[in-house]
Amino acid sequence: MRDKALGASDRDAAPARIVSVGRNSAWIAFEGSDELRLASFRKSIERESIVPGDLVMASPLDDERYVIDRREPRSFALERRTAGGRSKTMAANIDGIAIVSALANPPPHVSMLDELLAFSELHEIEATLLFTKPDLADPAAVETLAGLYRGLGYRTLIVNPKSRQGLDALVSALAARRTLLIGQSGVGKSSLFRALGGRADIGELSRAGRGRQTTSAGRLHYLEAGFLIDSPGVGEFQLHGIPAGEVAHGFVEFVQPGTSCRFTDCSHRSEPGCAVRAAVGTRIATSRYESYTAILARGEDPAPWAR
Ligand SMILES: Nc1nc2c(ncn2[C@@H]2O[C@H](COP(=O)(O)OP(=O)(O)O)[C@@H](O)[C@H]2O)c(=O)[nH]1
Ligand SMILES: [Mg+2]
Ligand SMILES: [Zn+2]
Repeated sequence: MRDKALGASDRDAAPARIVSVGRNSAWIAFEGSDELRLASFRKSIERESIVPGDLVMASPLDDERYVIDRREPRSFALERRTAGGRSKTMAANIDGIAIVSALANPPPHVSMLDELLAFSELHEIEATLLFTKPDLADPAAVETLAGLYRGLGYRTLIVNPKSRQGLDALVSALAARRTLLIGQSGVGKSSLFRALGGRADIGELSRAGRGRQTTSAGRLHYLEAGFLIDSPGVGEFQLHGIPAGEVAHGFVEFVQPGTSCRFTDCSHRSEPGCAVRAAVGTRIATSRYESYTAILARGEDPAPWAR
């Protein structure tokens, strides 16, 4: 028997996935269906607290409209810090990120890529690297960059949504996973999303006068036993709430067996007998070490870390 305290709407409520969020409403898909429905928010719900990937309970309002009653607890949510120092949730209930970097136009933002990889290690979510625009880059440089990350054990694909290079491998890599596409603006995230069948037009709530689609909205596409979320470009991505002493654990090659610094709490910067620094330029790529020190340098500013 249902709890008497539940309102009428609760009795008709069913679980639905958030596909995209507009200003006053959202596109949702009830579990087991990929048909999109337009839903508004109950007053008790903060619109900012709902993101693509969220599971909500929604009930019918009238023939065409639904209302989101509440959000279900999340298994994981990816939060990033905005330039203004605020925290912004990008996607919920994902189990992996696909880090998209263009090989050219714009050139790879290697430190952001490394920071995202560190994030995935520290949060134990799976990372896949997608390098786009191989047609605009020097093939030797492509192999060097891809080779570095493959050597670290990351699944690394070279993809081109226009020529469809690498797309079959990408589909297999994403199967049965809940993945967020993340990367700078202009690297090709939305092109990949569309190439895999994602609808780019689903944020367009404005025609109905019920909200407005902005480029700040992410959107979700169902895949075989999983989903893919396209997100707006992130100018920067910064690790959030990770103690400085743990950042090194985000760099897999720093903690390989055999790496033994003289001091167990070595920060791998200026301590004598540092095995990590001794390996930079040989076993550890200089670019990776530079990414690491850049994160630590920022971490020394107490404001962003003490939140
Ligand atoms: N030459 C080339 N252009 C690409 C490739 N992938 C995406 N683009 C182009 O890059 C631009 C930005 O792509 P978009 O998907 O909007 O990037 P997003 O901002 O990351 O979503 C578009 O003009 C795409 O057509 C690629 O592999 N090769
Ligand atoms: Mg885009
Ligand atoms: Zn060290």
